[in-house]
Amino acid sequence: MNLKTLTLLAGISVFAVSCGTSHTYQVMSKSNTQTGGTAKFTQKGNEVIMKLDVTNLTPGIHAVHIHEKGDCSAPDGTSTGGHWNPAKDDHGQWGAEHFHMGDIGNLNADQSGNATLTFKTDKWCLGCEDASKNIIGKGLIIHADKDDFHTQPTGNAGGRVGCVEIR
Ligand SMILES: [Cu+2]
Ligand SMILES: [Zn+2]
Repeated sequence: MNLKTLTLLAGISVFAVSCGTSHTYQVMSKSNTQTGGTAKFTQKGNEVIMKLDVTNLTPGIHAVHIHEKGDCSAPDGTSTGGHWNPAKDDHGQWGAEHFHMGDIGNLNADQSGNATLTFKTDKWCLGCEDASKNIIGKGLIIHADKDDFHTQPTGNAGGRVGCVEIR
């Protein structure tokens, strides 16, 4: 490899770093559970990629939403408020006719209580000017039960067992 190629490669890698912002947060346990893990958010071009690695859940299906406030201080997570819903739409399944901007869906925990989920959308941004897209300052909630995509305005997802302040 000659010097010119090396310089070019170095230039490309600097560019690759500068056009992607990444934040990783710890999942805080709520409602007397041991929920743990991480939530990683990356802005890549006009898309946000969310990677959840959650531990110590009860085996089975758990709803995941972005709620309106990035405040996990309450022991039961209710300090995050309701579902983030800038468009004032009805609760539902992501991509359906009606859904909240925070209606991510469900994740499935295995017999050991571990669950992963990768979610990608151009409807969110990390720190942009558009308040209808910006998820910085919001809260991510993992629920005790599954989202039925139907019950208003919560999906009947039960208590809040994990919480992330997206800062
Ligand atoms: Cu929720
Ligand atoms: Zn909702």
